[in-house]
Amino acid sequence: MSDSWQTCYIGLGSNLDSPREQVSSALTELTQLPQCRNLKHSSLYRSDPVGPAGQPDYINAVACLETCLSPLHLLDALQGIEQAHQRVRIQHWGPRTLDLDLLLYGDQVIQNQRLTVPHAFMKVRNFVLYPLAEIAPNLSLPDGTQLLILLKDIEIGTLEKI
Ligand code: A4P
Ligand code: MG
Repeated sequence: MSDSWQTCYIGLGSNLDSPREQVSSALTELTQLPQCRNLKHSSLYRSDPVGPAGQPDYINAVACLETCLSPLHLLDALQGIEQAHQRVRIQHWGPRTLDLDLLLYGDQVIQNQRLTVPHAFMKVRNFVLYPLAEIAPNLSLPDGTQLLILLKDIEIGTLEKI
């Protein structure tokens, strides 16, 4: 356990087996994690799939919580929730019942075998940036980039709040 509470952002995505329910129940499960508190979350969004063609649309959302779990312990907890949703890893960027990405952990920059934070693609994904802006409009990334500036370069496109 690290010694202080950190504010973290988590991206949720699902495009298999009732995606809305997968994301909604994952949000509840995030509130039940040990050493985590004060969960807030965005609306749910429908998004076009990024990655292999022919997969169903996604439901995406972003959650914010405070934790005193270390980054790797938080990743373990997130992967535990994914496993509980019968997540099977078959194809990179392929369809999944539940994907939980650690987008930001305080203002830390983390690069190791298991974890890249900020999440590698968060700056270019509308289904991350728009829900994030709903719950943290004034957020800046560890490198000082303002979320509002990133949003100017990323169109909302077909992303749809539901
Ligand atoms: N890992 C490294 N950094 C992180 C992090 N910040 N958060 C490692 C979570 N995990 C992280 O992940 C593979 C490994 O990444 C993990 O074991 C962990 O140690 P994974 O979830 O098994 O694999 P993946 O999801 O197929 O790959 P990746 O690179 O995580 O893909 P993304 O970026 O999650 O993209 N289209 C729409 N519309 N909506 C989506 O949500 N998601 C994806 C997956 C593709 N297309 C999508 C969506
Ligand atoms: Mg992932």
